[in-house]
Amino acid sequence: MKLIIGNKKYSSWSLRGWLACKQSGLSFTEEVVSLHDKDWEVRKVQSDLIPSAGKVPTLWDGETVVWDSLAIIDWLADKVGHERFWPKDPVANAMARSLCAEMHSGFQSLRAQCPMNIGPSHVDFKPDEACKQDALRIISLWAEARSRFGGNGPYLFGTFSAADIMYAPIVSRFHTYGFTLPGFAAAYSDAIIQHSWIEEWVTAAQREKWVLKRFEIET
Ligand SMILES: N[C@@H](CCC(=O)N[C@@H](CS)C(=O)NCC(=O)O)C(=O)O
Repeated sequence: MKLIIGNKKYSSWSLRGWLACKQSGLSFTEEVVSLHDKDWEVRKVQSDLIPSAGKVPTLWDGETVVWDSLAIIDWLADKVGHERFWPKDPVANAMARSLCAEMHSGFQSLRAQCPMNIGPSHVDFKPDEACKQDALRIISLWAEARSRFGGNGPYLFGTFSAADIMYAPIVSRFHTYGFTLPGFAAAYSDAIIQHSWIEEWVTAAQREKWVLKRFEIET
């Protein structure tokens, strides 16, 4: 399998696709392209990114292509077994799917105001009301997942799952932009930050030289 992703420093959807590949346990190679660089428009129409119209992550599985983080999770879960990605318990499973879908389609204010940016910290960032509401909603979803289904594990549904994959970039944003988190959410965030795959991603992100102004916050 080959996963095409964007800058590790900035591309939150790429992080999700990459974590999904890691979670599958299958071997894959990665191709990192810089979003919106000088070759971007050409790459969109002349490369393995044609099927996704230039969006990353895009996964090539042999001759088969699948793009969009949730579709990649679905594809890989079908290949390796759903229990790697989703809780077994049907009630937990329904909630995990709902959390993932809500992340995939929602939280526009938080996403727009706090672009993922691994590296500098913007702890003096002041979220507007809509952004605060997004953060509160996320924290309440985490609280419910952790209290009902966290069990003895540190992750949203106990063991690392699709829900953690979808929310890992939120953990990164909360960290970068200095959001104050209640104790349980801080503990959950620490578990994500200390996960070896996240450490691997962050190390690679910090080595990248690309600077994309549109994802940098003026200080
Ligand atoms: N809904 C898609 C979003 C993919 C997406 O928008 N990726 C961004 C990078 S984080 C991208 O490819 N941007 C380039 C562009 O829009 O041209 C997913 O879940 O994968």
